[in-house]
Amino acid sequence: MKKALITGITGQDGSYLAELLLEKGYEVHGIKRRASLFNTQRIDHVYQDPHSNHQRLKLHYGDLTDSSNLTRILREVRPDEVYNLGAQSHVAVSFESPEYTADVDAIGTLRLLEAIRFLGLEKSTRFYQASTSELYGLVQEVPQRETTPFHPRSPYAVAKLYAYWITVNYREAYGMYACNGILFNHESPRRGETFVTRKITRGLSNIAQGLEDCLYMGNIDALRDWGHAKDYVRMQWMMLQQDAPEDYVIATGKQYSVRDFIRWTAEDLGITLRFQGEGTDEVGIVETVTGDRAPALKQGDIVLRIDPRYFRPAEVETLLGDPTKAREKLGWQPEITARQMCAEMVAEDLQTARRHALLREHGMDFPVSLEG
Ligand code: NDP
Ligand code: GDR
Repeated sequence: MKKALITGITGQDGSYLAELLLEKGYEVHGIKRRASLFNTQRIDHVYQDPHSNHQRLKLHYGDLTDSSNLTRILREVRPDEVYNLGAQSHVAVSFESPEYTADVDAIGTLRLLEAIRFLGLEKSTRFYQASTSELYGLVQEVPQRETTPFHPRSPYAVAKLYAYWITVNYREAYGMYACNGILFNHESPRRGETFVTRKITRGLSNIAQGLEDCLYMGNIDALRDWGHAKDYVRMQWMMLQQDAPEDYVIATGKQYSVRDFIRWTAEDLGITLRFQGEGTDEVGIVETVTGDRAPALKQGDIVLRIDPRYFRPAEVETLLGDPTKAREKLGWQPEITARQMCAEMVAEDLQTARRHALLREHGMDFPVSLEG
């Protein structure tokens, strides 16, 4: 039975990857951080009773800032494959906590690679690094491919640049099977609530059900190449099954704006939205409401405003990936379009919002977090 170790198993990608590897018959080990509240919601459905003898998903407390802990877990597990998905992954937050982001995202990757080498596992353990389209930042070429020069635009992207190169360096210096997946944005109903797509699907669903009044957004003209996390973790696994380690761009090759994503979400809630005004004075106004998905809304309601708080000190305006290498060498193709993914996210968030509205109607109030 193959063994895999996933850092960031409690995150969006970690949860889909754990599912995939369990389906493939792996023994899956994951590193989770100690938190004051439960933080395993995304993997609870695949977690088995630790008292059972057949448990194939095992969790270890740990942190990418703690080398002794990483070394101990690696020594105990001796995995065939390591997927380094753990990170402070929010670009805007990295401007607030640049040093912590560098410690986890850059040096954390080094700690893991060095622990593998220190334990003499460098010829037997394969390593996947969660690299990112944020490396391209201020884009030098359209679309972006494996050979496009990098120009990172945030402390997050700069930290990930170090992680990218240290992965390449351990491959070249020590002959490790180590590779980078340069993944463009990918989302799902499990996406963290403060990333733009989930903020929109969750926020507008809550507004449609009367749980919130208005969605406050940053730069809605930003352009992204959005795929589905389920398609992207399949590619992470494929990258570690080849004869030789290589780096790959994973993207759909299609680009939309944040504004498009807002329109799709509104459409899936039976609302048509009109954007009016310019810059920070722009608002989104309800034009029509059809069906029963937005009972709290009527024509003329303002449901979206721009809040400069969500602008970034340096923005990545546009990203568009070229996945030709992944398609030609590995036969990988995304199966879910951005539009389908948006519909899936709205369906789930609307269901939750309806449940919460029902609870509220019956006097069982609960707090809706407005922070985004
Ligand atoms: P999430 O933010 O959903 O998950 C991040 C994971 O990392 C969580 O499990 C989190 O734990 C864990 N983590 C955070 N800090 C530490 C730490 N100090 N030590 C150990 N673990 C830690 O990210 P995604 O699943 O979306 O992304 C996975 C990886 O891919 C990340 O590295 C991200 O930067 C990268 N990436 C993501 C893209 C995307 O569009 N989703 C695109 C390109 C790259 P906890 O649950 O406790 O917070
Ligand atoms: P990104 O994702 O920064 O691309 O990083 P995010 O969804 O946060 O932003 C995408 C774009 O939307 C604009 N935007 C807003 N973003 C957020 N979060 N909140 C807002 O209110 C808002 N309004 C507009 C942003 O300015 C940006 O242009 C994600 C993360 O998953 C990284 O870990 C990963 O490496 C990259 O994708 C690829």
